[in-house]
Amino acid sequence: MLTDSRAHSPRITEGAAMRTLVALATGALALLCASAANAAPVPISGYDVNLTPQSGFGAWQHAYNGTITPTTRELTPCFSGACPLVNETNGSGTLNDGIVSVRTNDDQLLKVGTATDTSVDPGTATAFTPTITLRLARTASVRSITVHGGNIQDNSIPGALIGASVRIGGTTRQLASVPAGDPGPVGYRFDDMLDLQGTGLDALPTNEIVVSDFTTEPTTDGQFSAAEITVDGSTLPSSTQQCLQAGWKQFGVFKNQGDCVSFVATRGKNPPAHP
Ligand SMILES: [Ca+2]
Repeated sequence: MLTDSRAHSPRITEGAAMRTLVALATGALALLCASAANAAPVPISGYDVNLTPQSGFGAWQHAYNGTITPTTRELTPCFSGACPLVNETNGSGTLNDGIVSVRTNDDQLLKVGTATDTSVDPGTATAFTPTITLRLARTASVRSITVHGGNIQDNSIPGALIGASVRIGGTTRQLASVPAGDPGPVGYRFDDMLDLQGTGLDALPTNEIVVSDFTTEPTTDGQFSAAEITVDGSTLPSSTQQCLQAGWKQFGVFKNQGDCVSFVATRGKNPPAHP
């Protein structure tokens, strides 16, 4: 074997190159796995929706178990007879029940458009947008938020979202959404992902996300649907013990153990260095 190897030194080089390639590929795979393992679903424990048409608007139905408060605003023009806007607060329902509906029930029909304020001037319609506040079950750095429009094969509204603002703490970014999920009947996909990576929002540990300022495809008159909202991110430690013995590495956002301990000790005021 030694003689063969010496006699065919180019093959040794090839073999070494191949081993290098395998090592590089394995390294890349390990990085991918670490990244994938790190970006896990972060459960939504509850949510608010301000300025939403009530369930029944457009014959779509959604559920909400919190407080539903009428506002003085009404969609204008009103085509469906169910145009008052309400605030849904301190509850859970259609958006976090784990079900992506295939029908217009258990799917929240929302709208961005104009509404009158009946307490001020019923004759004047002004612009409004819904605001969705998501409360996370755990503090996390958020990678992405996906609005699942509902897999309704014969309806053009699911997936009509094209953008939204995302606010974490005092920082707001207006983002174009990334089409995701299965193709719908009119060419766009049922889901829309708001990708926070690289926006700076992904470096802000939080348990609350505010999504608002929605924009939609021109074909739906400002209407869009949300059958479910999901969040992906890195859960962060709540005790310094989780930082020790290389524990800080599993969170994927700390530079070293001290960075992790500092994050916990300051309750997130010292954010992760985010390598
Ligand atoms: Ca749902």
